[in-house]
Amino acid sequence: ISLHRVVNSQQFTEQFEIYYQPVVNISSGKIIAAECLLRWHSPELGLVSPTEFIPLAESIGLIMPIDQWVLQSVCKQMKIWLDARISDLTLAVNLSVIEFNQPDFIQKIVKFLKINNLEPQYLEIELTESMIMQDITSAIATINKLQSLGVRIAIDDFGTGYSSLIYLKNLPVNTLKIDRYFIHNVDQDPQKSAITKALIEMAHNLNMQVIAEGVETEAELSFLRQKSCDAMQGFLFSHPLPAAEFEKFLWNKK
Ligand code: G
Ligand code: G
Ligand code: MN
Ligand code: NA
Repeated sequence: ISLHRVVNSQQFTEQFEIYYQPVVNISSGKIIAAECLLRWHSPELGLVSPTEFIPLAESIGLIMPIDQWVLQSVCKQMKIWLDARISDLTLAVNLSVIEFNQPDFIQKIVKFLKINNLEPQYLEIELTESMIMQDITSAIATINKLQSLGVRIAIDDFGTGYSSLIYLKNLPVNTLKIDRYFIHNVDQDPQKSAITKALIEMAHNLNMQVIAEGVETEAELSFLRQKSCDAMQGFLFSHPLPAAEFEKFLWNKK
């Protein structure tokens, strides 16, 4: 498969590209973060979605070099943006559970921060409930180490997995991201409204900031504002953008 060729020949930059989706604070309107989302421009297949090639990469043993390339590239990009005073946002990275569970995962994070001379608070790692629950003891240990380094932690796609609230209570997590399933038509659906409202309250009581994902309409946004949701991302504000377009987007919002 051609995915093998790209990874094994280390030609990531020729076919892989990281897109950045801005996350905006709902009350201030300020951009506070960006989620880094990988795209594969395959010469044979065209633009391939990560929902297709990530599971493939996981099954054929290629996910680790891909995720490591993403981590390194994101740290490098962040340092460039900081030095050029283009952005001082948090960059949130998605990882495979395979990479997250590697015994030397923390060492790699330390290495990428060091190589790029990047302070840890600019990096946020997005973990799903299933990634945490797969091996809860080692996940808690890893999360604690990340926190003591100063790297931020978000729980992604919240509400769609099986997480134990007993563990959530004790996890040092900065951010809870409500899955877009709950946000879609949240203003019209009484069940989604009830769940979203409860999740926002729970996260605040646990001292986490809440990001609503997949916000597409003004009505959804005004519901979230009314329920004191901290931040949002979604097509209403911006699609994920290539780095150069993301820079322009930041510039225009200034
Ligand atoms: O970007 P959407 O545009 O299609 O992303 C789909 C899914 O792919 C999301 O669940 C996201 O977490 C995952 N994903 C995006 N970028 C990466 C990445 O760099 N590494 C891993 N492991 N998953 C990613
Ligand atoms: O699983 P994770 O939350 O990491 O995946 C983020 C996914 O959500 C990406 O595929 C991204 O392109 C997609 N996304 C971002 N904003 C929106 C939106 O407003 N609507 C929809 N349908 N998808 C979105
Ligand atoms: Mn995510
Ligand atoms: Na999500």
